[in-house]
Amino acid sequence: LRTEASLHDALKNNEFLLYFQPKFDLKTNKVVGCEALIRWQKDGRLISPMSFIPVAEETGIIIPIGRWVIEQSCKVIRDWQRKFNYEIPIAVNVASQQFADASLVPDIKQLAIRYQIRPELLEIEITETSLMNDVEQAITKLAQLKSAGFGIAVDDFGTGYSSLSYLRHLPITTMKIDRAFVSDLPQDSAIASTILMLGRQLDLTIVAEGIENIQQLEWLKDNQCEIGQGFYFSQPLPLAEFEEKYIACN
Ligand code: G
Ligand code: G
Ligand code: MN
Ligand code: NA
Repeated sequence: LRTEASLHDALKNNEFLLYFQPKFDLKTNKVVGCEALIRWQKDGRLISPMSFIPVAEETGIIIPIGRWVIEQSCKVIRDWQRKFNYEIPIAVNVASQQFADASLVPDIKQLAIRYQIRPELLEIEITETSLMNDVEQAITKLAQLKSAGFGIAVDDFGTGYSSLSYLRHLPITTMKIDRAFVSDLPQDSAIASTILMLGRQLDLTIVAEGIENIQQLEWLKDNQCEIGQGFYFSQPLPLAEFEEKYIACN
């Protein structure tokens, strides 16, 4: 039952876990970061965030769940430093309501201090649509996060309706091309080209998400997309498997 009470119990009983999907530098093929993606381990089954994040958002329990995701990610960054003397940034998805919550910025800063991690190693992914809910608020919060050193990526870029004039004023570091536009490649490349051009103009790092085949990858490389993520490289993996494949070998 995906109710607020069951999500509350899930938090209390430690039933959430994070999977990690690597992001690759498309020039060097090196792993340059990863995205943390929540799962719910319930009665031996893994439940997708698609079936509980919407309920969590409607009921407000997304706030403690989202905070758990950020804290867990900070712990993992610290553990990689301790165990492997190695660091790559982790990106966390921040829901609209979580972004609007007044405790988000102080919470993130406090967690980074508690776990002694450099803010550059934590990246916040916020969908274009959440940012456009309240542009003035968004600018204020993003500026606080960015000046503290955290990375800020606009997720699912191209699916919202952000006006270019607003986008120019958003203190962000990265744009993630929504996978719908990557899946159109290489035949239908108008939107991906436009986003890449825009990203270059605004001096942002561009990440292509949802890369599933070599044709899409080749097009993105030919068009100077810097970073890529998708099933072509790797599915999201459980922590131990991600560590073994991408962290421990360094
Ligand atoms: O990993 P997967 O493809 O199952 O994720 C499905 C959706 O759930 C994606 O839109 C993803 O952004 C979202 N999602 C995954 N993890 C989190 C999380 O920790 N917080 C929020 N708010 N959304 C998440
Ligand atoms: O909304 P967001 O971009 O955060 O969504 C991340 C989700 O995208 C994750 O749940 C992940 O499982 C999924 N994903 C990652 N790579 C691919 C891919 O190559 N193809 C598809 N269809 N989904 C992907
Ligand atoms: Mn994301
Ligand atoms: Na996305």
